[in-house]
Order: sequence, then C-alpha cells, then structure tokens
Amino acid sequence: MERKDIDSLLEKIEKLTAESIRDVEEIRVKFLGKKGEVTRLFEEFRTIEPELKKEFGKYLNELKTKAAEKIETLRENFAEFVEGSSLEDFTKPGDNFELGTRHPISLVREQILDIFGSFGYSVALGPEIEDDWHVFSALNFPPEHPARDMQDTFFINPDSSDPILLRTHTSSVQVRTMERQKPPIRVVCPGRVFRNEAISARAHCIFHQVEGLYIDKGVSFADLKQAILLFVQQMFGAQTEIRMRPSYFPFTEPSTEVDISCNICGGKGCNICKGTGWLEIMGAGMVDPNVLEASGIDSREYTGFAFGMGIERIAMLKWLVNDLRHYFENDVRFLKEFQSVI
Ligand code: 2NL
Repeated sequence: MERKDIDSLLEKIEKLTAESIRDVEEIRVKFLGKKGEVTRLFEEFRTIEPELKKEFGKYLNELKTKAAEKIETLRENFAEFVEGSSLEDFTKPGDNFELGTRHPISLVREQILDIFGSFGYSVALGPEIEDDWHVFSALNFPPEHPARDMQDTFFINPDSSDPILLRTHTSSVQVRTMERQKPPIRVVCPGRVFRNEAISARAHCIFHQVEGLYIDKGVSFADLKQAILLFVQQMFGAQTEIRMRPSYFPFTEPSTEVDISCNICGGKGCNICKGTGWLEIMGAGMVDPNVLEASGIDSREYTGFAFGMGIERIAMLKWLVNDLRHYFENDVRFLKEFQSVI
C-alpha cells in the first residue's frame, strides 16, 4: 500500500453522488462495508512495515472518517425519505394522531343550553366587566349588602364613586335583556363569573354559571317547579326527583334552593349526599317586583321566575369530580377522562 492509493481512494469517494437513498446504501457497502474498499486497506495495514505504521495509521483513519462524513452528507439529502416516512414503506400503518377532547365544563354547558333550548329559551351573552347597576343595584341589592364589599367582589377601580367590577353572577346579562326586550322573555345566560375567594377544592375565584329567566303574563311558581323538574330529569335521568327548600336572594321573592334525589345511592344516603339522600343543584325564585320595575317592566302586568346554577357543581355531580381545581389546571390525564363523552 502506498499513500497515493489512499489519496486516490479519498478523491474517488469525495466525487461520489447519489440519486436515492438506495445509492447511498450501496456506496456505504462498497466502501465501508465488510468487503469494502476502505475496509480492505485497513486489512492491508496489518502487513505494513512497523516503522511506517504510525504514519499510515493516521492517514487511514482520516480516510475512514472523511468517507463516513461524505456518506452521511449524501444520506442527509434523503433524510425525509428515511425516518417515519410512508414513502419508504407503503405498507406501514398510518401515523396515530390524537383527537382533542371537549372540556367537561363546555360539555355540561352545552347540555344545559340544549335542554332549555328545547323548552324555547334562547341564549344571551353579556360583558364580564360590568357596572354596579347591572350586577347589584338593578337586582335589588341594598346599598350595604356584603356582596358589594371588596372582600367578595373584584373591583377594577376600587376608589371610584362609579364602580366597574367583574360580574359575580350572569344575572347582569338578564338585566340587560330585560332593559332591551319586552316580555315574553325566555333566556338562558351562560358565562364566567368572578368572586374574591381563596382557592380550594370547593371554591374558586372564577367559575361558570348558567342562569335562566322567564317573564310573561301569569307566570307562577308552579311553572318554575315544572321547568326545573323537566330540566333535571333530562340532565340526571327520568327517575330524578326534586325538593325545594325556602331560601333568600335579594332578587327573588319567594326564593328557593333546589335539591335533586341522590342518583348515586338512589336516595338511601351515601358520602356524596352526606347521608341525606339529596344534592343541592341550584337556586331559584319568582323575580322580585323591584327587579322587574328597575328594568322597566310593569310588575302589575308581568311576573317571572329565574334560576341560577354553577356548571362546575353540576359537572362534579355528573362525573363525581372531587376537586374543583381539576377544571382549571388542564391536566391532560383529567381531560382525557372525557374522551368517550363527546
Ligand atoms: C345560585 C342562585 C339564582 C337568580 C339566580 C335572577 C336573575 C334575575 C332576576 C332574578 Cl335578572 N333572579 N337569578 C335567581 C335565583 C337564584 O342563582 O345559587 N346560583 C349559582
């Protein structure tokens, strides 16, 4: 072996071109394979005189490195044909792609809106940033009501005499509907609401609500009761019963807290219903005449009912979610639980 053998082989390799990944593979075998030309020189190296070994060894190693680099460069031209490509092998199964899932809050919201939609209610939306009138005053909150306090409500401009705040319920949207539209009114108002609360498994400073409002001549508490019964039977199953307990809200009179029969234990008592057989799901009542009048509706001519529910709570009962924070953390392990629900 002489140096020029190595030089001419290197020159030959440097000039190589390839048309396809198969050419590259052939080149690799031809030069670096077991019986390749570079490999053969390495075998000849054993027979070389000892005093020349050092010099030739270095030279040969350089040849091998350069040849490998050249082949790698050729291969890169076809890189997209090598890895994960169907062009390489048409019989390969297709790539898996993951479908997204709908968030449980969206699923429940759509279901609630669909049910009330089938009763003839339309959907109304409104701003999350509101004024005092639409969130409190028009809803018959007295001036000193604790909800008006900074402790409970997020104010954008705490020092202003004309407060701007984050709505604490979507009733503000219903007030705007009443101001704009003459009865009969049938609306459901979904949306985010904000309360100044410490975050825990049971409370969050942001949550989602659906409120509903029905105003017409002669609307009675019996209508409220029937609307809610039909709603819960579609939402939680036809066997579901309701119970109404007296309650208080500034904007309704009379007011009630609505419970459904516990569909986990069938009413016998379990740890979900804390042994009572009943689960609280919403608040409701007959719209206070002051609220109708504040929005320009004649309370001698019209009556109405309203209700409000937290979507997180409904979703918790439906799917036994035990911590509110799951809804806000977007942990895919939680979200994937709802893949089959869509
Ligand atoms: C609850 C209770 C409720 C309403 C919301 C309402 C709206 C207007 C007039 C009168 Cl414009 N009432 N909304 C009535 C009763 C209860 O919500 O527990 N929500 C999560």
